[in-house]
Amino acid sequence: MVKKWWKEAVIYQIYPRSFMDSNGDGIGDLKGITSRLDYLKYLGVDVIWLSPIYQSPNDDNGYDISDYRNIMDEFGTMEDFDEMLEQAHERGIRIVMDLVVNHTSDEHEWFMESRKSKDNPYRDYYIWREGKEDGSAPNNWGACFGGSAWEHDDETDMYYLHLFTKKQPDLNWENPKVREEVFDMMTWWCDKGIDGFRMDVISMISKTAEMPDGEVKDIYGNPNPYCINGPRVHEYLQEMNEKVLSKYDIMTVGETPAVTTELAKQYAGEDTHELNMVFQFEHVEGDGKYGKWTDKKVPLIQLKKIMSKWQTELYGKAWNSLFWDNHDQPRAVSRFGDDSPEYREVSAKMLATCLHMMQGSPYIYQGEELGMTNYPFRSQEEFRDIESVNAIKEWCDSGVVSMEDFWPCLLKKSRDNARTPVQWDDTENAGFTTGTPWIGVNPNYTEINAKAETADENSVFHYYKKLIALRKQNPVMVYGKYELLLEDSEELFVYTRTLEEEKLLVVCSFSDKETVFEIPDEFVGKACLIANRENAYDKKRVVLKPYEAFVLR
Ligand code: TEU
Ligand code: CA
Repeated sequence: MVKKWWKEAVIYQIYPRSFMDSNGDGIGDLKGITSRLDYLKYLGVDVIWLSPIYQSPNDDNGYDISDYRNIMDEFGTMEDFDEMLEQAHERGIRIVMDLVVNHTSDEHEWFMESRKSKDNPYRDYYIWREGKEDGSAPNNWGACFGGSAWEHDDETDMYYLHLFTKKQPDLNWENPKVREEVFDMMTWWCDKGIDGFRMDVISMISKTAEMPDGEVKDIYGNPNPYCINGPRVHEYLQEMNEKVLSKYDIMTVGETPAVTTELAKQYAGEDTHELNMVFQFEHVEGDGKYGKWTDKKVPLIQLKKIMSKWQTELYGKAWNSLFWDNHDQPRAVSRFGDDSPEYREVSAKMLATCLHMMQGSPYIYQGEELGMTNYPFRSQEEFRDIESVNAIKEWCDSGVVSMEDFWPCLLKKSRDNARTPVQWDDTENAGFTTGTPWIGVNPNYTEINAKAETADENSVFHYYKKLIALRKQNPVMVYGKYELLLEDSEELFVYTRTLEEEKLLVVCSFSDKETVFEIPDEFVGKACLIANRENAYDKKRVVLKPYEAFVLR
């Protein structure tokens, strides 16, 4: 397998709005990030993935960009950016930018021009269609955050496509001018010295020309087969690779909803000249009751099956990202572990072990290294995310589900769970801001915070630090072949990694009870690389404590 720095890297995702506020306005910013680079250096991460920091009206917290070459006022200035980049590089940390080019903001200059008239030079930068004869939308597609995917525009009496909110019109990638604009902008950032791109919903940039009605699921038709992994997506990415990516030593990761392992081999194949790796969602999806909404946990057997499929099918052919959570997902320990006071720390460490020992580039979402938990929302008014706000309208206000039934789903799955401020210390507002935070701070910051955890060698933080360091010393963690054991166990996630003479056994208990495990003969008496509990692994039969995890070599 070809060795690459980005295969060996550990990536830390920053959601700038909630990371660190430097000026007391309650909103995280670039100076705040710069002030915490030493913390990240101490943790040992190689790369920062920065969620969008560009000029934006913030309908979707920066994923609606109105100017790709300027910094959002609330986050600071271009000088602040340059300073942050320089300071990061001085510490050996690379910076990967979020690239959101499936859509722009409706306040982007291109769109403001585009909507003016049918013959405006920017008209074809976006996807415009006539309504049906009765004046209704061109087709039945629903948008990801509720409502129709089409918005009627009075100016020209036509509809534009928006797969997300109506303030996020989709760019028309069929138009070569759009592609040139995007590639120019990317080149501009690369020349500034950034280290790569995380490409937002990049699997959605190509739409089938005919745009037929989708199969109706709830209220709207599902656009999925016609706008995800569309007919020209690989052509566009190869063009992007040729014109931009191949000219720099950068890391590229495609956020690819609905990608299959087969398609991943094309998007992120060893020699397909598209992207370095995919970021796929199969293990955090498909558990929904109302669309994505549910309050149930995925059974371990199903989780193992999905994750193992990605491990084996991509081996030697393509590269994957490893993650339990990000800014769109609930907190890992609350979702896959156990966030009760008794088991929070140990289950957070277990999850970290399980993920970091797999093949792929591990992503740590801000606060995950502290074992931060979901937020105890008390009322609807506490939600900030447009997805949650719209979901309440679409599912409850319309009468499809009662608020009583929907509330537990919101608690479990709202994206706001991940967006509460990073808990730095036990002072007011967790040390995130001296002002009023834009979103609630989790009240458990008095217990769970970076200051306490960096001072405690047994903390979740130090466990992550150790895992990151182990990765640097053990190529088998990066390049080894994966094999699942005990596939039918409902409590244990057990696998091996093998690279030539090196072999690891990874054992993780997802159970809150004791479990008996028999160590395979070849590992009896072998050295323990890392463990989250006190136990002896030198005999065959081990009684595992709740959420125990260990690795033998
Ligand atoms: O997310 C794309 C995506 O697939 C989401 O619809 C995801 O499934 C959803 O958030 C789960 O609840 C990306 C960004 O990560 C997200 O923050 C943006 O809102 C979205 O694109 C639009 O840019
Ligand atoms: Ca601020």
